[in-house]
Amino acid sequence: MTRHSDILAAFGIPASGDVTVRSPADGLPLGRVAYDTAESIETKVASAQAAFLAWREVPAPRRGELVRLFGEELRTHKAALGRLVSLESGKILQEGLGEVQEMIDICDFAVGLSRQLYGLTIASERPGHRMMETWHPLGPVAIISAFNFPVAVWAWNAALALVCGDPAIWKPSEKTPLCALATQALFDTALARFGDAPAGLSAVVLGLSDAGRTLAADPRIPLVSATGSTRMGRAVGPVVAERFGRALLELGGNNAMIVMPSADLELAVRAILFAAVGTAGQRCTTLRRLLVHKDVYDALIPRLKAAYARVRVGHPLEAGTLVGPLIDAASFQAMEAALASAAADGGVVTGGGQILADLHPGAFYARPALVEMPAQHGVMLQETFAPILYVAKIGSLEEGLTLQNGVKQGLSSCIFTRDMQEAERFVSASGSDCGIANVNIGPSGAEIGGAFGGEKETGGGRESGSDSWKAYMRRQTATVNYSNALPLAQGIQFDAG
Ligand code: UN1
Repeated sequence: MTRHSDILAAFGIPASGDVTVRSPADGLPLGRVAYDTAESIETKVASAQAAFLAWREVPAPRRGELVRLFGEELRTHKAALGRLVSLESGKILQEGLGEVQEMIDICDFAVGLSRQLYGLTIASERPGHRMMETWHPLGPVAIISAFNFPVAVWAWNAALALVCGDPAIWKPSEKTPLCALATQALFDTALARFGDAPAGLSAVVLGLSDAGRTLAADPRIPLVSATGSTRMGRAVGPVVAERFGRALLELGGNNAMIVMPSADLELAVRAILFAAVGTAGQRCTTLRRLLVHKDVYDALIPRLKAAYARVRVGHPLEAGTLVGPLIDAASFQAMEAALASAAADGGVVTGGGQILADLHPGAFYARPALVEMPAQHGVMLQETFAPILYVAKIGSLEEGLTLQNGVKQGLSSCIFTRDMQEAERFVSASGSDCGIANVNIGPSGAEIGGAFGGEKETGGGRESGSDSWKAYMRRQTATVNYSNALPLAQGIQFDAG
């Protein structure tokens, strides 16, 4: 525990509590935390509710100033926070730093947005009337986030929520509580510099799924934004719906790439590698299904296997590592089970299996696996959060689209082609059915400027860029009569005489 205590101390995180947090990189203790109780959650929600009443009155551009200051803190502490992300989630340092950059980017976006929460003026059918649509602050927002993006996903939500006038209550994954505490510490510094923000504007709730359920059930929280597995979404969604709350769900993906004959195979191999083995296959946007046209199958697959053989798996902080550990033993077992199931279904497996166990006995490093499948079926239809890439042959774009859309998830997708008709077809109404559709780019690594999320079992929510901010606000249609008459809509006459 002392090994990394410097990092925790730098963020002012006390090394106390009865829950030990271990690094997936070596299985060694990283810190200790205490879980919230029903009483402490109640206090935090009540305080967020009180903060809302004050914060909604603060002009949005001033709210943006707080997010701007927070972005400055993130810039100053990018290296330290990126390192903590890497140690606690197991992603390589480059990706840990990238995640903090994603936070900085969304802060910048939110600061600009704080002056652009535009409503509409609508032509009224009645003389002497003005009709307008205004976006008002909504209330405290609960943010439930997953281990694989332990800070960025919270920032997507929190930066928008704050400029929209909403306090944020964060329930991070129980696997990455230290990242949440460190982020909250940076936010507290920004708050102190800001000066007059209400207390309770941002709170962290630590605990297991019951803590998330408590927040989901609380009618004082009008919006619950939950990012994670479809299983988690099934638990949270109905609880929020029960009380007519709003749920913004960003759940599992089973993302595909279609490779057509005209594709630049060199680019495709690089994109496949980053998307399939990056973050050890633990992104919701990870590439899981590769659908290759039969004309280029034999040219692409051997190159891909050669690239896989060169991928360095190792400690996430070590220079040169491209793939870090899986988050825990259960993840590794799920990977093994999926590979066994694929093999039983006729899949030919290259790679897989635990490595580096002698060096890091308490950690779970796996060799990324490629599985050549005779058809798209069985375990290939599921999301296994591990570096497994299923490969299948297609005979046409139509077949590729049918396979790609033939899963329950609908998050991200891509095509590699230099044929304009194929590219346009892919992003058309009858092309990819996913929330994200890319051409000559892998399915992962989205920029914050776009709306992020997907369809079907991915949950339908959109976070981050574009007009996702509207989910964090309450829409009001207001009509003002500045005439001396009372004309009714639809020309209705209603006069007592
Ligand atoms: C996630 O895995 O939950 O597009 C989010 C990406 C990242 C976000 C992934 N910007 O891969």
